Amino acid sequence: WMRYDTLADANAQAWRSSINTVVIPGDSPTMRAILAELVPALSGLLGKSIAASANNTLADGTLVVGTPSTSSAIASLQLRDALAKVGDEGFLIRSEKIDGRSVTVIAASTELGALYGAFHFLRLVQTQPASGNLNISEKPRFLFRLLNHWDNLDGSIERGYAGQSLWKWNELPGTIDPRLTDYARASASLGINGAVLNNVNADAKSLTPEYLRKAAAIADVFRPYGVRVYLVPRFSAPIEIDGLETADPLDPKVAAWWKAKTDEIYKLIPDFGGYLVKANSEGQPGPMTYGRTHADGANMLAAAVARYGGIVMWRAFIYDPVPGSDRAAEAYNTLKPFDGKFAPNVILQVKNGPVDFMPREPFHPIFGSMPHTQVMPEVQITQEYLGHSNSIAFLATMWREFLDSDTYAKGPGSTVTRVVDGRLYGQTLTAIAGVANTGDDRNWTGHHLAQANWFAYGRLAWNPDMSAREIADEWTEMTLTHDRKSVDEIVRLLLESREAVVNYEMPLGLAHLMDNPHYGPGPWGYPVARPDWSPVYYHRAANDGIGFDRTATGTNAVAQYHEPLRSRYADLSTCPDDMLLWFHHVPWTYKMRSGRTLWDELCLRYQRGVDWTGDARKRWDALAGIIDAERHTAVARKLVIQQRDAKWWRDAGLLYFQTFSKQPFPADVDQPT
Ligand code: GCW
Repeated sequence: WMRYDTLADANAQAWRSSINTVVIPGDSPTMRAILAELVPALSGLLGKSIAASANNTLADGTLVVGTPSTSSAIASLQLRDALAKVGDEGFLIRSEKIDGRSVTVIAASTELGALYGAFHFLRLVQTQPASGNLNISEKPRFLFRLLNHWDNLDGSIERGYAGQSLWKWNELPGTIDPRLTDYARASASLGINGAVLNNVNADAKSLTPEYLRKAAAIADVFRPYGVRVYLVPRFSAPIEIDGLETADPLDPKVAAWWKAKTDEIYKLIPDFGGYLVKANSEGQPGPMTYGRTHADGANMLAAAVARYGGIVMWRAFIYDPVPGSDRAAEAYNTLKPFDGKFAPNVILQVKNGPVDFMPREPFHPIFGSMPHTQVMPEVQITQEYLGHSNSIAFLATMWREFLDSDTYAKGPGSTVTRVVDGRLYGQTLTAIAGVANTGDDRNWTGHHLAQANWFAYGRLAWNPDMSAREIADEWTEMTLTHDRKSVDEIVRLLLESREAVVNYEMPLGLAHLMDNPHYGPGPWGYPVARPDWSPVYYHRAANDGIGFDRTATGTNAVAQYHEPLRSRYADLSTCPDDMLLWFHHVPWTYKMRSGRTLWDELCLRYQRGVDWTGDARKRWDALAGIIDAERHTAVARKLVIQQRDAKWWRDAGLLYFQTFSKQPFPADVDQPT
């Protein structure tokens, strides 16, 4: 979306005549970054040379960018109140008259705000009609808008499908890959203001002096773009790095070690953001390893960073293989007793759903259930469970569904968005995290269209009210084509894509049916270290039906939701079809709302998913000539794989489930082979 190819339509002509030069005074790294972005971007987009005007003179058609301190023209506009309203990271874009000249102004209180304004302006040029009457004010809804990178120090990426890590640890700090700057530009263009550099399954080595110097080199590149660096500390690092006898968070020697380590980090990275922690989960050490609680662990680290204004994001992804327990209920049960017990700079980072990043899950019941705790969502941009980088699955629709979910925590309208943006409980530190899908592949995300998910995450982190359609439209226009008919077609494909994947992988509320690399189907189960990692634990298919009973006759996890949602989910007759087998174990012959039996409906959903992939191929092929051949062909090839995979999922799922349902395939469904 930062190609800046020349715009060709009539609208472009109007932009072309309204912008002639730029005035971007100031010599800081951020002001230089703004200049370095706008000059080539506008020259490219408008197809004419746009230069910085000599001596910062204003003329008709000048674009002025800065703050009241960097620009006397902006200072002269007396924008103090309007700027105060948009806060530290917001900006104003206005058509103004200064000294009789018609100019466009991008103004902010801070240079970072001005940078975000510059990127917003470029987006306007690419997606909106030209206007000599601009009056825009924008500010981000969340304070912390982070990407989480599950990048390992050996260059691999856990659940990464776009090549190796962008951070070349072995070359740093001596060699700085220019793509680090491009990553920061792309992230900043969306308003992303933080990056957690290392995997939540952390290696203690990341906190050694050697690796901290490497992280500092990355931070130096990111700084002008406002992308602050965060790290994942391994909880047992005091033992592993410096031979302490314990990592017990209540041991004063341990707390002192973390304070000293944090001092060392801030000396190298003065704007270090803080820590993200996965503790006592999937084999990671944590406070419970030493007989302490999650609050003890989080608060000890929080004290170390609080002195610098840093934060601790403590993950709620906690579950243990307790016989008879329900993984979906565990995090809530473990953490809810600690509501109100976390330090003021701790934020609980909660995945959108209660199990994992399934193609569809209900929202995590912690949202709206811990009113005295700061809570932030974690979504997954990388498609661990949605076809890796081989499938189109535009995730804005999934995140929209999640953010719009009504928790009913304080009556109707208590949406997840309102819980996490501070409106419901007055939470002050608001944040959102997305597990990145970037890697060192030339196209950044493995699949060209998966760039749209990076983009969508950033746009929603800035404004969680944006519709999936608006985002898809922006991305498509900026990235692929301005041809309206083609944009509409691509947007439709994007908007339909996630539901298609749900249909051919795990329809009707089924979850966790995948094989071990989390790619293809494996509903029959396979050897796993823990029973709660096996698909059979989740689908519970048997001769009497299929699905996980989470009502009072089962694990009663449904009781973690507020009324009236709890009853709606718990009652078979009101539970939405999409959540049916998540909450209920249902007989194969159960009559669905559609009038079909559950078995026939399941078959139909799988078929619909497969059909979509065939249809998508045809529709994409018809776009040949509209998008450059290289990208068009690359996506077309991926669609062939996606269609193959969809059939694989359908055939595997249905043939396996048929061994229990013992029902024939309905006539309107292709016979699986
Ligand atoms: O679902 C699991 C993934 C793990 C991941 C974990 C987590 C980083 O399969 O690869 O570990 O979630 O979110 O911690």
